Amino acid sequence: MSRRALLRHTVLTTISGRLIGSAGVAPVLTPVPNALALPLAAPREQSRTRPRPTAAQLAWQREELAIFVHFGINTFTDREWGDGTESPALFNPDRLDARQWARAARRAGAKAMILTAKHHDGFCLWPTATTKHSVASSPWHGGTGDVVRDFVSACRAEGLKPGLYCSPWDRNHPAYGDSPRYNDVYIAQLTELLTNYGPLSEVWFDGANGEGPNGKRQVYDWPRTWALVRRLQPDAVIFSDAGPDVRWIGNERGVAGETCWSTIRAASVPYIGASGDEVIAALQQGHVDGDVWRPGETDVSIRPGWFYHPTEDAKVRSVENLVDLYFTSVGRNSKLLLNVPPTRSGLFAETDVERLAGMRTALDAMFAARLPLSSAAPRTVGRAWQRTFTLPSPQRLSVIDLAEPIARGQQVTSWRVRADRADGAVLASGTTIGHRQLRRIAPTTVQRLVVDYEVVDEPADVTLQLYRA
Ligand code: FUL
Repeated sequence: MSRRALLRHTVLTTISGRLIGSAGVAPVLTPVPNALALPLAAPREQSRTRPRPTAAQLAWQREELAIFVHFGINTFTDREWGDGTESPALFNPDRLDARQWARAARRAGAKAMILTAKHHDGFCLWPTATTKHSVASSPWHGGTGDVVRDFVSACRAEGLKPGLYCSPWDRNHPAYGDSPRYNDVYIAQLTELLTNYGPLSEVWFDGANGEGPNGKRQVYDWPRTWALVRRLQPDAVIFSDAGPDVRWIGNERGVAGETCWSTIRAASVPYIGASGDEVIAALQQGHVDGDVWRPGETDVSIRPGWFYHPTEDAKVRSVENLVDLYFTSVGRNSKLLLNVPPTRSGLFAETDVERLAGMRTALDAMFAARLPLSSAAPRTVGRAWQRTFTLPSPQRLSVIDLAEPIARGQQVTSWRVRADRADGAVLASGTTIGHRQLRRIAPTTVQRLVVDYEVVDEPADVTLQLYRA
């Protein structure tokens, strides 16, 4: 182990030790496993290479938009968090059609969709062998239905990649709180989900953690859980606030940091469920000197709640608001995971379907108004870089779209787009770029533009697209 690696190892162990030591006051939480969270044994010759995405992380980010589907017993009780005492008899959607969800998601331009196979109430949307608290005990299809199966089939039929959320917090299972025993149950549930439904592109872990019926707080076994996903679904990315592949963006408002690095210091979010201003800042912004590639995912709901509530039918986000979310997530080097909750019938509500389509139409119209640009190769100007872009004639533009080639890592630390004319007006400026940086600007007419930028340590070939006002 190199000295640097040893140092990192020591820091993490110390942090973890302190957390475990404070178990009496703070929640008992399992530390992040070194083997998965940190490349501790990076070969010496790579020690100066900045982190880069894996093929799975790159594909994940390029999808830009995924749809989240919160559906379960809460849909029928009109709650956000069930307490686990709900009767499975309540689960009886009369028109459940996962294909309708998938069609709406595809129409929205999403490339993936993630279903809550189990939420905190413990009700399983698939006929699991681990508990009777599942669709198998419900009247839906006489107990022979499987929402997870319908979901993955619909995703595949519509060309979407399926992903699953399985809450570790389980307010129904009697073993919850009896840590080793419940961890076996959770592993068995995940094993079913990860083996019986074909390839999954993302496995989504929420850190919610409570006490079991024995009054004890459950201690999750994240190293074992992540190792299971790696073994059974090696191509899936694992999401949680502590990664290891994809991190939570730090809020549920749909807003990534204006500065947003896909790299982060792994020790800054030492375990799933870590809280505090510094943790949130790290999740929002990442770190220029981060030791792992762990891009941010921005999860937000199209309605105030994650689950469907009839009283929120008039509170569905507008098309304009959804487009704004695209700018504050995808347009800030994040990925948008937009939640659309099915109704008690088992369908996306009509309004939600319309808004999704409206968002896509608006985005497509904007991106279709792309202006043809020619450009010169980047050149150095002192320590900075500069690239000039030229339009065939003066054009009025209103949106700027920058990108850098993230397959080679993230490099740009600051940028500025200015009009190459007498007044030299700065049209937009910022810090990070990453996969994509989208900015609206006051409509302006220009023919030549200059992008000035600075990088960490390697040249980055910044590209620019412009859209007509
Ligand atoms: C949270 C959960 O508690 C919410 O119910 C929802 O599932 C959201 C996506 O994650 O932590």
